[in-house]
Amino acid sequence: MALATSFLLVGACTQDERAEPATDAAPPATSELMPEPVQELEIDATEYSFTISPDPAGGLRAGWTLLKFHNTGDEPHQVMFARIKDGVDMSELAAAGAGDSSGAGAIEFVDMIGGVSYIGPGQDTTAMVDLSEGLVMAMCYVPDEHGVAHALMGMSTSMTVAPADGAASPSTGTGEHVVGSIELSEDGYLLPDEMGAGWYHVVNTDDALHELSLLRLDGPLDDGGAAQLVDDLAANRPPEVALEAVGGMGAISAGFDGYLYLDLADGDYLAVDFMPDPGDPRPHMLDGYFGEFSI
Ligand SMILES: [Cu+2]
Repeated sequence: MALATSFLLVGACTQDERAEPATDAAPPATSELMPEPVQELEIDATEYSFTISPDPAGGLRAGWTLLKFHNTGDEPHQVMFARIKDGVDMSELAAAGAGDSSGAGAIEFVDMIGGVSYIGPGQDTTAMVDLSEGLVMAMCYVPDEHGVAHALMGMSTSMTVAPADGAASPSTGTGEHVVGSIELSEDGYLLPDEMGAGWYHVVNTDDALHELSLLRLDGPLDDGGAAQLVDDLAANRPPEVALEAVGGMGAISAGFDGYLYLDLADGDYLAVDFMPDPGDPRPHMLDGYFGEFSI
């Protein structure tokens, strides 16, 4: 699915379909407006690096940042943004992250501020993250076939975010409405009843780090199927059931939020959380942080 393109077209319609009466043009589901982005980044991901344009070295400002993420490689990729906490000793952080494909060792040093969960080769996805002033890392923690996180093979880059310039008012939205909210709660994912195309506000109300990784399934899972699939994913084994990674929201720390553009085809999905707790590589999905849903 070309989400970046469908975002601009407001619906994944072909030319012919757009000539039809727009009976399925869903009205805004909420009164919440999208924030106005202060900048936009195009991010191409491949083995094993990001190409970001415009070049972040040219200056990034704090504030909501529109991400248009393209997997131009041959493996699945993601981008997660981690803001280094003030006062962190960078050599200590580097030592904590070295050789740790789970990322668990480095989590205590950062606030995870979102991004996009992994998508397959040739796929695109769109999200919005709130960059905060300071040093921010963009990273991919998708494992290769040997279980080594891409970030440990060079798929990690640091960016300096300057203070907001004060020109953008938080009350000035894009005019687009949020169609629904997705809560990463202490009891798991809370999804809207309707999951039509549009922007979703993703909020972590728990006191732990979570991500929303969305996997499209061939059909509904049978009894125990979800648990088996989660076991396979956690072990980096090829799953027995066919699935397609369709993105989602990259990891966000407790109390943080982001926006995600979704245009999911009808079907069955599994939402999973690959994130661990600080210092413990066990992914949350093995402790039940996953959920099936259908569209
Ligand atoms: Cu990657």
